[in-house]
Amino acid sequence: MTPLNAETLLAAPAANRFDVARVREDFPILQRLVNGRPLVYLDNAATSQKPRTVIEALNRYYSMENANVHRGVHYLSEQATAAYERARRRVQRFLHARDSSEIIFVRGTTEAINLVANTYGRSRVRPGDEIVVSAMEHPSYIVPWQMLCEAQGGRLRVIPMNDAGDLLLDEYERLLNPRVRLVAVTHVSNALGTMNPVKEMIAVAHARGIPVLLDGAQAAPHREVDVQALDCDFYTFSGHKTFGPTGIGILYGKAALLEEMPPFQGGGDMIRSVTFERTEYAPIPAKFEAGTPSIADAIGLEAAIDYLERLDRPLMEAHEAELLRHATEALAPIPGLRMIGAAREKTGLVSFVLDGIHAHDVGTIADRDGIALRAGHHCAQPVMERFGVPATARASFAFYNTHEEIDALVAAVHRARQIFG
Ligand code: 7TS
Repeated sequence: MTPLNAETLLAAPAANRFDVARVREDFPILQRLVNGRPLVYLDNAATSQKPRTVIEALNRYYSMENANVHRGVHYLSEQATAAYERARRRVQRFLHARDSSEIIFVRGTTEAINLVANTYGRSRVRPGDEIVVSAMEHPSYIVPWQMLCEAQGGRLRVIPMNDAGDLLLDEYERLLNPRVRLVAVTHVSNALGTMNPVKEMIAVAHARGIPVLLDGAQAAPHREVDVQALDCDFYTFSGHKTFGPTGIGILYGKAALLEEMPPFQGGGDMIRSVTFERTEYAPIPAKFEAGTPSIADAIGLEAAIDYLERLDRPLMEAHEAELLRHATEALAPIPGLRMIGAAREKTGLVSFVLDGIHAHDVGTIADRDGIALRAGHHCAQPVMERFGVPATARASFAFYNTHEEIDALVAAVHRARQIFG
């Protein structure tokens, strides 16, 4: 059998290949050295790198356009407001939402989920009611629902998964009883890479009148998302994992739901009129955006989406799938290595453990070679418990990763075995 490495994988004709060398030039950080070696950045699930156009959009905004939004009558404030609202319409098109008022700017996925738990959740969940989550949720997902259930006397129910990391859909259906107020599941798991069959899951929930919130933090950077085709009721993602700035994220919600939800935080910009007796709230989306928003970061996110959408998406997805195949096939035969997560459909992410070697040691050896991996429980302790491991090493890919970088990862794992094994 021909060994799977960069050389064999790159034998395909160039016209059908994603031009990785070209896109890498757009990311200044990918040109730097770490520990004297070219950076190999394989921690994209934690945060992604930023193309020059995003960095320049932030720079241009602060250099030339900075002003507060929605309040000034002066030139710069009007410009900043127009740019901020243009960014909202950009996100609307990115998610294929029906209307830009359904796009709420928040700090990130965590804040989006807390917003829904504290508004929709607190107004709907009564003692004995249930929220259904999955066994592969990120804590930013579990904790707000737990806090909600504690406050309201509700109950958290968990969809189990099998050893491959696929959710058990029969069990899911059994959980959907009349007490369930919301299904809240991740679109893609950050620990396993599992892409859940969310469209099917939404249809099943809707047949029983139950709304669904999807955590898209790990999906939006890799797949086209169409909230209308999915028919989800809420969708969230983080700008910083989608090649944009930190401090900005999105909550999409169907207008009818957002309109009837109480506000999250009180403050400027979310009111129509206020007296000491009574406040009348502004219409959506302003109702959920109290105070000065992350204006520059919204504009940076617009630049990130522009960048992402200029790429050839089918070739990009095929490239990421090839990286995943390469990493899986090259790592799996290593003696003592156990892959965690082999779902039917995965994004570019591999989690693994090595017999007798702690994941942190793998991470440290890799780091010496300039390779950035995640080692630990990836903010997914329940997932680690499910697979009976304290921690894994995780490599998560983006479209700018190369097959040579996968070879470097495989070499680092061999070295860790020699040193610690
Ligand atoms: N949901 C999922 C599925 C995630 O992977 C993360 C972050 C979050 C929510 C939280 O996003 P934030 O932008 O609000 O922080 N996941 C990871 C990770 O896998 N490694 O570091 C952070």
